Amino acid sequence: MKSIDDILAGITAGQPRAIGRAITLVENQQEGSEAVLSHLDSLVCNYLVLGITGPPGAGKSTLTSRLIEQYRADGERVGVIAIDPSSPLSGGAILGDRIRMMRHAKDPDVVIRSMATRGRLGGLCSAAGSAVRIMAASGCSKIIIETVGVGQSEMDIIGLADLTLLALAPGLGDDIQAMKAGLLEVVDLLVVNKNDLRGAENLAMDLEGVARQREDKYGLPTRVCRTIASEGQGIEQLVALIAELESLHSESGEMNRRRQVSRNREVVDWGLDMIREKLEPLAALHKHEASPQKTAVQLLQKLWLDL
Ligand SMILES: Nc1nc2c(ncn2[C@@H]2O[C@H](COP(=O)(O)OP(=O)(O)O)[C@@H](O)[C@H]2O)c(=O)[nH]1
Ligand SMILES: [Mg+2]
Repeated sequence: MKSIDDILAGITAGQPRAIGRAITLVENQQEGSEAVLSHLDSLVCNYLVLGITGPPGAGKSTLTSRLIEQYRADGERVGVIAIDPSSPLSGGAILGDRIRMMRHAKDPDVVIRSMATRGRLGGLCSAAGSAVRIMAASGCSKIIIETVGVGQSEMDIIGLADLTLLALAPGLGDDIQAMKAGLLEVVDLLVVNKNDLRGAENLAMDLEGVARQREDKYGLPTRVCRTIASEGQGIEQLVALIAELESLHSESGEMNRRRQVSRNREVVDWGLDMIREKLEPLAALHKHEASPQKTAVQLLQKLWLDL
């Protein structure tokens, strides 16, 4: 096995294998992961985490691919974390994503990693948060997290982002009203992708309304943008809006506030993982005389003493 020093040196040198290795270590909570993570913070420079969410087929991966192109053209190094819902239904979509990303696969300044939501050991937030930090330490100045849908685990992941983009497209039959409550809080950029399709105009008008509502309610700048990702149209404007929001949030302190919140979330996620790891064997050994709730309290007290 490579030593931790080798892995850290590889990360700083931007070596894809070392980066992949480090993320795997952390994801599986293997030996050495703590050592890697504790050395990373000093290596991290300026970076922006952009979360991209939206229903399947809206064009998230196509947008991601275009953003990679644009940022690479500006000389930036880009990381992508694709959250894969591990559902057999989405197999096709993930294959499609791989194909779309393939052309970036040979570029040493593009780091792509997919992470599964199901069938994993630890929490997704802690793993994704660590992957962000590893990518940032390897020199990625833009890190994109692509995730499907608007469920709770997606929202937790999106909480790791500095800016959140919701991609929608006409004709997907999404009820904006239904999504609105949860999204209003987090979505900084509303993108009408597939602007070449019928219905784009109406969708854009609806989203303008959502943006105004969000600005009124939270006082947070919210932008609407139209793109045809498959043709690369509107991408420059999108990149400009991302930069505008980044600087507004830096000035207002919103950026720092969000990073603090996401850091707290990661801490809790790590903590819960650690408790689960200890609690499960204890529960298995325990004679269940009291109620499950009472037993939980007893076991937690025992854990507390052992910590
Ligand atoms: N007509 C049209 N098709 C697009 C556009 N952007 C992406 N697509 C296509 O829509 C499909 C789904 O795109 P994808 O990026 O995989 O969506 P995701 O599931 O949100 O990641 C693909 O076949 C894309 O080629 C667009 O602006 N216009
Ligand atoms: Mg996709």
